[in-house]
Amino acid sequence: MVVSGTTDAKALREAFEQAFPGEKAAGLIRAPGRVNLIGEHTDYNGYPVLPMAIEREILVAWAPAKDDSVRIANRDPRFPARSFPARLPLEPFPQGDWGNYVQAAVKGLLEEGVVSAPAKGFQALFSGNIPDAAGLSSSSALVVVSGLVFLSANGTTYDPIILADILARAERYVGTESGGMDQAISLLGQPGKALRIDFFPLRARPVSLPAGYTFVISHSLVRASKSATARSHYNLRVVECRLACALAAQAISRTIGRSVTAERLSNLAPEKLFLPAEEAERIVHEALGENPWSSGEIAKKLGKTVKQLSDSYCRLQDSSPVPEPASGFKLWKRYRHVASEARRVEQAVQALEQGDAQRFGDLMNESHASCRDDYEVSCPELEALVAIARDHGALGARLTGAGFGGSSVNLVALSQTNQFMEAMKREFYAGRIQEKITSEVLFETAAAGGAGPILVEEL
Ligand code: NG1
Repeated sequence: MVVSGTTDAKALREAFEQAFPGEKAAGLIRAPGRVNLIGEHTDYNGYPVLPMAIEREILVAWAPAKDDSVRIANRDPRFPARSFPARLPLEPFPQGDWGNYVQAAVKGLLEEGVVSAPAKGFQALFSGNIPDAAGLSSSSALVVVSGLVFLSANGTTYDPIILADILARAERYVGTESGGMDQAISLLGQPGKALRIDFFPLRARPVSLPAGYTFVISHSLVRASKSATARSHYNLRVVECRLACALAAQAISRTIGRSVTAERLSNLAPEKLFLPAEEAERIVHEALGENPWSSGEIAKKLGKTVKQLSDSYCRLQDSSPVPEPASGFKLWKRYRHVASEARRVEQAVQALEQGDAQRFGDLMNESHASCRDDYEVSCPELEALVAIARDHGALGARLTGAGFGGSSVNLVALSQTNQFMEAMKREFYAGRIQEKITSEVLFETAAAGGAGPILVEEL
């Protein structure tokens, strides 16, 4: 791929030489962020998602090290230089440190034997324009680009589908029990297309986007930082889905008279059980009821002790516990969101294949309502954003990514984009930010291609 902004690339190479005196960059690698169009909080439940890669990316100039040392620097002064050896076991930086995302990729590739010891380290200078804590997966772009740099430093490449799976697992070292959407779209994205991504096993299929429309991304100005509260809210949703799955599987097994084992909610998809959808929903609704559950109630129902329940369902990959929330586990609402969102993804793919932008927009709006009411991942600022967007011509407007702040995505007719963005500036941003309203918070994007090395002409 030839990068259009060769000046950026040239400047990055020069900055690399200043950051690492005596070194010359061996190459440049990029990884894009993403916007999820529909299919929110479905990936870790085994149901599909429909994201596209965006024209915002992390760009890295790198060179192999002579030994196993990894030295990283960032053009953004918020992220200080770090170093660590490309050797197991790895000692993480304090929680929230950007170095942990680079380390996660190195650790994942070493642990899975993709790069074998003794490994070569690298020097790398990172730069990027994906707003962080915006629900646009800057963290996964960082993991993906770091993985590609580490592979290149060791003179190897890897099948992108397998790599996406490995890097999704790797990112869990950093502390969210995330699904695999973000790493997959960053690696596999295609220009001009959304991807329908299925999991277990990972598969991706390009889906054309409607001609004459574009996507505008607008930040709610509430930071959805994965190293803070958003992380614990996210992990709680993952645990609630596991608990809903265990109780639902028990109820379905009893009703149909055979034992159904389910690791995740998609194992209970009605078509897999040969049950009509309404029948499956009725059984699960009866089992989960409307009220929140305590750990004690769930444990009793499943015939376990509270400790057994917590050990089996309420721990993260690093075995830290997810505590019971004061208001209890909201199992039916979480189930209803996931099951209905999975149906909306199917319908959305169909609508896009039929070129029906209006139907697609309606589904985006329904998805938002379900994220707000059943999954409870919206916030007042996101609500204000989507309301203003719909009043000013967005066919669909919804929160994107994990929620709890971050951004919304808006489907807008190309002919109305300028007017739409002006209205968003006037009605949402003008009263909230004093400085200039920049493309950090409001921008239009087409679907971009996936991560990889950049061939730079005429440097
Ligand atoms: P964000 O927080 O927007 O990067 C997260 C997860 C995804 C997916 C979405 C919700 C990570 C790295 N990513 O995305 O896998 O579950 O939330 O649909 O945690």
